Amino acid sequence: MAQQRVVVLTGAGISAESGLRTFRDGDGLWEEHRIEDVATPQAWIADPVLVWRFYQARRRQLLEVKPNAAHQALATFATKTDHFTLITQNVDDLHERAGNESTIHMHGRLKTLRCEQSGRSEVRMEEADFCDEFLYCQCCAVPQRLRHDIVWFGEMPMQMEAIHSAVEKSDLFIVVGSSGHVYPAAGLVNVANAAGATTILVNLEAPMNAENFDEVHLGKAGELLPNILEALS
Ligand code: BV8
Repeated sequence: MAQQRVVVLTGAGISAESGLRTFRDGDGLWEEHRIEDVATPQAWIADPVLVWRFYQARRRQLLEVKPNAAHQALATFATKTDHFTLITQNVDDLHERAGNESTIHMHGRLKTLRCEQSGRSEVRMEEADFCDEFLYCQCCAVPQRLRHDIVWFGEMPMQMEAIHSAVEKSDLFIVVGSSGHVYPAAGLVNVANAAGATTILVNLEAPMNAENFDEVHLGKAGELLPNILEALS
């Protein structure tokens, strides 16, 4: 195990047992708001107040949730190999709070806000930062309105070079809690297969790209992942 190059990709399903709603399940986030209404640059231009308040509500929710057994199992597993890369589609900070400090957030992070002028991101998690009114940067001579540091649909995911580099060298690629609906994240399993990696999926139900995995374990991540990772250690 120690020499294996392991890459893990997580989606909203790994945070479900922490109380954060997923995007496409029954009461999924998207059902409350149409995707076009909140997670696109066009929506931010058309109705910035709606988009701002949607993400401010999700930022406030970070204060009420904590990592679950699946997050903890990944943090322990990461110590078992010298080459471990954790990539998440999630924008919450539960992996970091479980102990995976250097998590790659390919779809951005709720904890940071970004200056629309300079592009600089800063952590803004003080009580005053959860307001419904817009916040402004401290990096420009004339303070500019901040946006959430989130990758919206139609925007380029973050750190794609580092992501591809890790997956192309992986021996083991594990996906946890993702519907395989959103690209390019959902296509990474194909990169892993082409690299000759063993590909494993842990998900509540069979997702769209299930047939691309060598192994599929259906069930709750909090219940299945600790034993699966223990067996791999
Ligand atoms: C890009 C941040 C190109 C926001 C997110 C037209 C125009 C432009 C692009 C496109 C287009 N048509 C298609 C595309 C591509 C598009 C896309 O894939 N669209 C989909 C809807 C078809 N992708 C993009 O736009 C991406 N960018 O392509 O850029 C480009 C090229 C050059 C230059 C510029 C640009 C950007 C996509 C990122 C969007 N942002 N998130 C926010 O968080 O508010 S995506 C959003 O959905 C989440 O981040 C999440 O990661 C992602 C996928 O969802 P999942 O994580 O998989 O969650 P989901 O609810 O779907 O599934 C949860 C699963 O868990 C379920 O299967 C469930 O069964 C399981 N589960 C539930 N409970 C548990 C569990 N499993 C285990 N245990 C449990 N307890």
